[in-house]
Order: sequence, then structure tokens, then C-alpha cells
Amino acid sequence: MPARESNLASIYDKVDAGERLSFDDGCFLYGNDVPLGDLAVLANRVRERKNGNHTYYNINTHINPTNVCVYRCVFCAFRADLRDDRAYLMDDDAILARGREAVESGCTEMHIVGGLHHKMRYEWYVHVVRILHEAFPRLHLKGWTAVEINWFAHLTKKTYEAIITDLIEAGLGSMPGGGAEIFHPEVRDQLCEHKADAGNWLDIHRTAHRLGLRTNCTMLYGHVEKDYHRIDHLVRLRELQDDTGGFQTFIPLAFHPENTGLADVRKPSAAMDLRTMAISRLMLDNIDHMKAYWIMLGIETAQAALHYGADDLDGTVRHELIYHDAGAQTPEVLSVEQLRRLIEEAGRDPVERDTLYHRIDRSDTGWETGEAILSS
Ligand code: V47
Repeated sequence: MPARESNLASIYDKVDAGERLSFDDGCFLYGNDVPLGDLAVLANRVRERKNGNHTYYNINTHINPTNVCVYRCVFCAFRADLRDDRAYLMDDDAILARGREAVESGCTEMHIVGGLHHKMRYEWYVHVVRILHEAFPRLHLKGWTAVEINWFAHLTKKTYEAIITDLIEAGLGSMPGGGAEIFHPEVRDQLCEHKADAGNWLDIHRTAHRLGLRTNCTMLYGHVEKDYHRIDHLVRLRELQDDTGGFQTFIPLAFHPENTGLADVRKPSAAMDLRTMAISRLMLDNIDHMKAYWIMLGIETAQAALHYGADDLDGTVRHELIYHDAGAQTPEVLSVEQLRRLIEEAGRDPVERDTLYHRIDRSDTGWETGEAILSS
């Protein structure tokens, strides 16, 4: 048998036996013209083993309290300098109004990320969490990435443990997976030389997991990285998950070049998006969920991704700025009916979840948290 066929056959055997794929297997799946059809079959087996025919979604909203940022990551179209015309900083009233709107529209989750403002102190970031939590205690606050936590440590000289403990006490419910980009220094040094490196990013998530906080993880692909950088990234996430089990969901983030320092890079194709989703599902054998984030994949590709390993579409997502500033053409919000139709058209069963993967039961009078979704 030619080498390509025999490698692929051995990967089929491993997936069927529930055996872990190696770094070399991952690189093989990215190169060597492995047909997308094979990747779909393989990733689908893992997806259905873990999550059956369910596809999860949630009702959520985003808030970016400021876009002013000390860092100048070349891939970011959202950030602004202190004196830019487009620079903004939300005050407490504006932040609370966003919380009220979220609760009134039935949201169970608010996703909070922003810039690292030159003038705002650590206490302000804790305060944002506290006022939202005090005013809207049922709204799950998924906020501040490892990059922010690393910045807070720089500002205060506190340990990661002390900072995360402060945030939990203020009402933080979990952490999003942003800021991971690509861990490998050959790439990270080109994208965002000064911000938290791989070691710090992973250390912060390890600390969060130890303190009982669940977190997500991401990978930003389709810019200057090569296949082996992506596989290295996935393997590093998998190793941390082996130790802690604290990651809930992995979200592959397709690069959007418009208005960024990499505007001449071609946006990843749908084929690359689906290949990356499938390979991520196969490599991250210890993470329960894969999110097809429709905002950045586009609705059609996100729907197709439900057959390439993804089991989650994220949410209704109101007020997203990071991708829209970088040229994403997706709508600003999807209704629950639209999300459910997308899932059903793909032949999957829609399930509303909360941030920590419990079922949500809705009635005319509101919503209740149901049982935990047991997947693996
Ligand atoms: O860290 C920034 C990425 C991330 C661009 O945890 C870009 O549930 C593409 O992490 N093109 C923030 N990507 C978003 C994020 C996220 C999104 C949805 C759900 C969750 C979750 C997390 O967005 C950044 C960076 O990797 N990003 N600029 C861009 N031009």
C-alpha cells in the first residue's frame, strides 16, 4: 500500500480504537492532500461518540468595555490608541444598560473582553465584573482572557491565583479562550511579541482550573503559521487538559485580515476552516466540545462544520466587535429560531445550554437550569 494510504488507514484504526493521534499524525492530516471527506468521516465519529446527534447553542451577548489597548497585535482590527477618534471607554451606566438588555432578551451569558487600557487600574476590571454580577446575579459572566489576567499581574504584582480569586469573588463564572493565538514562538513573536507568551497563557488556565473555574481555549489560524505550528498548539492544549480537565470547549478562530496589519493575507477558505475543525476534533481527544463560531466562520461554513467535528454553534451573540471590525460579513445577531433551523437543517438536534453545559429549560415565565450535559 502506498505510504499515504497506509498512514490514513492507521489513523482510521486509531480513531476507531479511541487511541490518541500523534503530532506526526496531525501534520500528516494537514498535508498530503488527505481528502476532506475522510476528515469528515473521522471527526464525525469522535463527535458522535462524545455528543451524539446534539448540537448546543446558547443565548448570549458580548460586551467590550473598552477598545483602548496598550498592545499592538498585528492581527487585531479592534484595538485603538488612547487618542484615536474611535477610542471608547464605557462607564458604569453603559455597562449596566448592556446587562439589563441581556437579561431582558433572555440571555444566560455575557462574554466580557476588551483592551488593556493605559489608564484603567486593575480595580476597574474587577469592578466591571462586580457591578454586573450584583445587578444581574443569574447572568453568567464569562470574562477576561489569560492576556488580561497576565496584564493585571503586571499592574499589581499579584499572583495569578490571587487575581483569579478576586475575580471569582466579584462574580466571574468562567473564562473565555481568547488570547491563545498560536503558541509557537516562531509565530507568536511575529503576531504579538509583547503579550502573554504560551507559558503564561497555559499557566493562567492551569491556575483557573485549580481554583475550580472552567475555561475555553482557542487557536487563531490562517495568517502566517504553518501546519506544524497549529499541531504544536493543539498538542500543548491537550497536555494541559490531561493534567486538569478544565477546558470545556475549543474554538478554532479563522483569521479575518481586513483593517489589520496583515491585510494582504488571504482569508482562510471554507476548505481550510473545515479541515482545521476536523483535525482539532481529532487531536483534542480530551476536550468535550468544539465550537463552530458562526460569527467568524460565516453561517454556511459553521453549519457544514457540524459534520466536521463541531457540536456547538456558540450563541445568538449580540454586540460582537472584534470580527466585525476586521471585516466579518456575518449578521450582528441570530435569533434562536435561526440557530435552531440551521442545526435542524444539518440533521442535528438543537439543545440550548448554559455556559457550563447544563440544559436550559424555557417556559413562558423564564428559564431554569436543567441537568448537566454528560458527553464523554
Ligand atoms: O484572542 C482578534 C481573535 C479572539 C482577529 O471562549 C481575531 O467562548 C480573527 O477568543 N481575525 C477573541 N480573529 C475571541 C475569542 C472567543 C470568541 C468566541 C467565543 C469564545 C469563547 C472566545 O479573537 C482573540 C484573537 O485570537 N481575533 N482579531 C481577527 N482579525
